Amino acid sequence: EAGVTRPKGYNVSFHCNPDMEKHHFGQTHPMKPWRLTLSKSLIYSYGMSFAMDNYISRAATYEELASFHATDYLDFLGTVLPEPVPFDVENPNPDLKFNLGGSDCPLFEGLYDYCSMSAGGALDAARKLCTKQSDIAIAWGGGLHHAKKSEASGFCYINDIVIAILQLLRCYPRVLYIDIDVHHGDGVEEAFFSTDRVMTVSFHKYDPQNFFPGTGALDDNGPQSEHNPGSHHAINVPLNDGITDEQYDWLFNSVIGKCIEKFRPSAIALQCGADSLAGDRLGRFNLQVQGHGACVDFCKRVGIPLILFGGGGYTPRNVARAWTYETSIAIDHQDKLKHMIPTHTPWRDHFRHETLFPTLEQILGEPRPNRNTQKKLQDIVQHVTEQLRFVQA
Ligand code: V1P
Ligand code: CA
Ligand code: ZN
Repeated sequence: EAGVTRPKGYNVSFHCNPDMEKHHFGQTHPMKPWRLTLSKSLIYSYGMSFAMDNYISRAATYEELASFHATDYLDFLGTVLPEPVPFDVENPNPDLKFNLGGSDCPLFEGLYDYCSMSAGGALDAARKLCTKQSDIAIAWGGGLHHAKKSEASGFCYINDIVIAILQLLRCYPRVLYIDIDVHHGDGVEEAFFSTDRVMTVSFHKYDPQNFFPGTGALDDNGPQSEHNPGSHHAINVPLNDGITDEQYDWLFNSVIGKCIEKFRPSAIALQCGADSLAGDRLGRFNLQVQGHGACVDFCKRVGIPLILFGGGGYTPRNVARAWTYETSIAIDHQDKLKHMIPTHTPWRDHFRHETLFPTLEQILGEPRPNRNTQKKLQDIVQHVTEQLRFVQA
């Protein structure tokens, strides 16, 4: 086009829905949808919207949600009313089912709308990759990896990731799903247990007795049978508290490098849960914004269609930092950010008490003792290598 100079690099699309961010899980609940507003205002305050295609996403339709979820579950989700607060933990409402209600997956006003908006953004992002209008599509409002076909779990009601991957599978033969949230991506793993067209890889803290959801051991590679094409296509990287950028980077490069070599994906779906950062209210790792962002950078460099989802993240200012930095990686502006101070007001209001010039890369929180030995990490890579011997693209 005459007169228009498109910046070099990738076409990036950004999908969000401001109505999603207004919902509340409850005063004491760690999931704060307004972290999305904080992230977005930080992203916009750096001027990044000028380097992306920005879309207000629509809500997913019932039929779209039903591409994965059972209709009796969706029907119940659509009609169930909020519980009186505070609810009685000793005597849960007997009319509730599908793990709805209670502390992890409370019923709040507009719940169904919130869920369909999260899925709508993820689905819009996946469609942009299918039509090749985008090379990288970002849906920070998605990433709710614990939701099952007929069950809510761990703050997740609708599995927008599964719905988006099902869309990608219409136009791409093989999708590699990677999950860097501190929790195990159990819902996505289970959804694709029986297909060899999706490989799932989750990095997470693993301590079955004490850390949610308790699944994702190294040797959990899905139901193993010669009749199941999906055997060996679930990879788990269980970790201890305090893992550092340096270790994570080495592990991510080794594990994902090998998965790509063997599986030869045609698209990558990356869940960027920010609760793996140091200082997270629920997480236990020591990752910095750079280490977390290095995973996005690695996936971008593979050079195939990439969808980025949000996920967990319970220290909102750190979530905003990480997803802002990762948006800048997508548009290839990460080096420019170092010389910029954002101007937008919400950023100032939220961050002014921290430091004189808050930077993206300095996150809140004291480091935890690192309980991951180099031997443990080597054993993980060894096990993954052995699993991948069974995988043939
Ligand atoms: O530990 C549990 C359940 C409750 N117990 C019976 C076991 N739940 C966790 C759920 C964490 C969900 C993480 C979601 C994600 O992966 C994706 C969005 O990040 C939990 C925790 C915790 N510390 O692990 N729930 C809560 N804390 C919680 C705290 C206060 C109010 C409500 C829930
Ligand atoms: Ca994970
Ligand atoms: Zn999480």
